[in-house]
Amino acid sequence: MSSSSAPRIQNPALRRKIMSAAEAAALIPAGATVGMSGFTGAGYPKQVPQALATRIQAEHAAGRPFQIDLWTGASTAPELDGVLAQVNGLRRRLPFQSDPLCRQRINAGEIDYVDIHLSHVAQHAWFGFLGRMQVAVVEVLGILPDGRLIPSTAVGNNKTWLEIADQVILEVNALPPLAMEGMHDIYYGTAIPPRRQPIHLTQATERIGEPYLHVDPAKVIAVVETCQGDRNTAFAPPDAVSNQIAAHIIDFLAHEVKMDRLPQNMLPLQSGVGNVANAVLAGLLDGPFDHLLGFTEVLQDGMLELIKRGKMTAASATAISLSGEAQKEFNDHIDFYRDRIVLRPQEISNHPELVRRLGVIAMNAMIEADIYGNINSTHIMGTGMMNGIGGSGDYARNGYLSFFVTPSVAKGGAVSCIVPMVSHVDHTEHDTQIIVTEQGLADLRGLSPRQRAQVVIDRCAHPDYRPLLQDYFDRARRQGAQHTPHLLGEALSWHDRCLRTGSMQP
Ligand code: 0RQ
Repeated sequence: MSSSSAPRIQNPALRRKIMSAAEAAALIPAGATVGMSGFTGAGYPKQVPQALATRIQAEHAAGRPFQIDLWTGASTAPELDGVLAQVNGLRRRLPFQSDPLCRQRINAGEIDYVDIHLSHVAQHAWFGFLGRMQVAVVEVLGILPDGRLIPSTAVGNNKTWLEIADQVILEVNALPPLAMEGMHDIYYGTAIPPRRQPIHLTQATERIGEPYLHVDPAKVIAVVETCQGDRNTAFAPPDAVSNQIAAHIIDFLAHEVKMDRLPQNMLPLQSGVGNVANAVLAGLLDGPFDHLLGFTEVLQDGMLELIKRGKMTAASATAISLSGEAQKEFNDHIDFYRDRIVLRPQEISNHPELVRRLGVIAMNAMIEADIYGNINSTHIMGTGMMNGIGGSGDYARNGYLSFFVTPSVAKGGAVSCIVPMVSHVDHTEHDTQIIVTEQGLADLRGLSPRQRAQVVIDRCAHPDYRPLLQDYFDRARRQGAQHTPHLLGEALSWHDRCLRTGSMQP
């Protein structure tokens, strides 16, 4: 607890509710559905989840069952998903995670994981599809005298959690700069059908809401002071494979500009998470495009650097998730970035209506693609959950251009990321326009399945696997007339062989 955070809580009634994290965690009932803030390692509560984990451990030691259902914006950090998974405190988890311990319990069948498009979460909660939320635990940067809340480094689903939860616990974090005040744009105009109205956002970084979150003070049962940074995951420097993928994408975009299918400054960019996505953005630093705009969900180092270097004019996101070094750059130049970054609720940052209207260029990583363009973003070998679909589907289906990228092989070459039939489908062939590996780029627009298969094999498959895939496709076609030629038994045994022998090679 930091006394320097005291001025951040300016509302007298809410000041009277200040207590320790342990006291606040004691107010969460066993079996509750708890909505927490947090989106890709940013803006998650830092103390209450850990205190809750300690409490759960004690309850379990005393032979009393204690688990919660946990909803967030997206993935969080070891201090939230990690500690709660470790003490077996999670019964149901949604809509996205990337924590190793949480993943282990999901795949052991111990957590019911509900993997949902990130733009769907708030509306499904409002529709009543997910059940009732008893408690929300939300990190904010300050409380104004009138009780309005300054949002943190991620907005995520906080607006919705504060509205629908029966009771609210606020964590007021004194570490992020208070000068972030004003960079958020919280839109309160959403409604559920049949009262839903168009969302009047016509430019990526336009403001349509207000800078603060609202909460009914009567619902606030605790206020906890913290002073702790986000997880600040570092990025690996782009490797040769990522650089090749980035180069293919940039060549392609330049070609689209030349063909008059994209304006010179392109259209707003969405970039998924991870090292490859970061490398693509790094590639744009030296690319021929200027005055870029971002319309994405997570703003990572690559996009911050584009803004810093003046290549990108401004960006819209729901979270800022930076490495330690980039976080320092952001904090040190907060006045510069506050004018160039807008943070919104994820139902707006990922909204299909807006993604389609703005003509977003979507770039997301995947686990594997099949020769027809179906994409697996979530499952290892068809059954093991990796992270979740996240926002990839929100952007992929509705974007102006939709890229899926991956190295052509995984596990040191034992696995081909181009396969005859994906072992799990997240994005169908109808949502995929362009597949990119370090080998090359397959532009699938306007192609029939048989045309797509040949382009994907020729351009994207690793040379070690190209003959196998070609042989599969040739034999499937020879089998007789088919719209989408497959040898079903063989397609399904492709991954099985790998599970048995450790390699997709025969
Ligand atoms: O396993 O960690 O055990 O080595 O999968 O692969 O290559 O490190 O890739 O970190 O870029 O993640 C799709 C998972 C890619 C991510 C995915 C194994 C590989 C490694 C990770 P190890 P890499 P990345 C915006 C958009 C869905 C959500 C999304 C993701 C591990 O991008 O979660 O797009 N996407 N959101 O070895 C077996 C294969 C494999 C494989 C990779 N074909 N078979 N294992 N791996 N390919 C953000 C949000 O929505 C919040």
